[in-house]
Amino acid sequence: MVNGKRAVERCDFLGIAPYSDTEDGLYRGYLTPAYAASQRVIARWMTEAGMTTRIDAAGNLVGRYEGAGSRPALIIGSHLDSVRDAGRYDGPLGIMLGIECVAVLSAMQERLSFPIEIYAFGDEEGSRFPLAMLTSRAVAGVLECDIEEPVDSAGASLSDALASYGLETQAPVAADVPGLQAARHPGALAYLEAHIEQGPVLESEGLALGNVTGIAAQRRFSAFVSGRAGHAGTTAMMLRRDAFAAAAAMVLAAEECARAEDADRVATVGSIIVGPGAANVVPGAARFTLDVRAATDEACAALADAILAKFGAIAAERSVTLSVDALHHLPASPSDSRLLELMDAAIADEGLPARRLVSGAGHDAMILSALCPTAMLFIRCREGISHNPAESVTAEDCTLAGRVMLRFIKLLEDFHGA
Ligand code: HGY
Ligand code: MN
Ligand code: MN
Repeated sequence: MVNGKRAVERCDFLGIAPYSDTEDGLYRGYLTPAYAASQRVIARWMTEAGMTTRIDAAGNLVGRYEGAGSRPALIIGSHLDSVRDAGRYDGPLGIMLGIECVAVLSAMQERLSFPIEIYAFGDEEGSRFPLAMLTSRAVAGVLECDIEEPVDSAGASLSDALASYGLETQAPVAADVPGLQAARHPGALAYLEAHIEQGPVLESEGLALGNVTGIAAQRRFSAFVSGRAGHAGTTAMMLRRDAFAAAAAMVLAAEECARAEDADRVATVGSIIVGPGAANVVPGAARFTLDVRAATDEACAALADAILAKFGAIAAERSVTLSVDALHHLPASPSDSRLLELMDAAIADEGLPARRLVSGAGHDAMILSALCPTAMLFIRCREGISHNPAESVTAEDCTLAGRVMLRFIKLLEDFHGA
């Protein structure tokens, strides 16, 4: 019997130090001490559930439950890293429910015609290095070789972090990209990710679970506005080239552009740094991030273009200079149509309505779709709150999700012929 309560309790257990890098609240960065401590505990839970475990070249923890046939593995996974001041279930819940499914199969000594691999992906959020989905890209074999050597806020480089984690950086594919590519998966049957909805739809319709039809496209940028620092007391307003005021106008322009569009198009400025950052100095520099999402690539590109055009006009108007770097572009990723049907059937077999919905949030599944067919199962979360310590799920909904996942696994077995 899937133990949803234990899955939730395990996420709670991992929600505090030493499994968080911060004393209060939850932040777990990729390859940090909290990440290592969490891997040790989860590896034990995986072993108890009948799996062998390993750390791959990208630092992902992988649990493996052998199959009885020669088919490629079914990968079940989600991410172990978190945003700052995070909720406890965004990521880990999908890992814990995968472990629960294997624990049931192992307890029944049931072997499938394919092995099951549980991946605890190390970097989905991009909260330590300015690159999201780093480790699932390595597994899917789509990590660009020409990425700059990313550096975290403390100045540690990705290579340093991998090396100090004891991950020999195999013959680098390129000078600045350690052997992350060695984590590339040889080929999988399918990828299944259970994840909290991080939105209000399921709760508003009184539903516990949802079948994800696809994941929205996202483009992320870093914008740098350069003006002229000046004395707050002597610089006349008309003569200022205030970088922060210009950035503030850009932030509101981004919001206005997105609001003018359909509800599925969103734009967010989530972080801003202002320099020199003194009360009596007119800011001379401002750097901020822009995150643009939409259900289709076309809509996402059109909204991003419109916002960046507004930024350019504001920069000209305020005599500041603007430079924009693209951080990442994740195309919209539809779930596999056959797996969607299997998931509908698995949900219906549990006597539940098969509610299909799009994911506005990004997930490793959008990367794994380069490797194999993907499916996602959404779990209701209270008021749709996420990326927030108030994130909350019920044990009952998690038990239901685990039961549906097991049914999905069995249907996948039948689909491919035992
Ligand atoms: O940004 C996202 O959508 C995901 O939480 N990383
Ligand atoms: Mn997530
Ligand atoms: Mn997240």
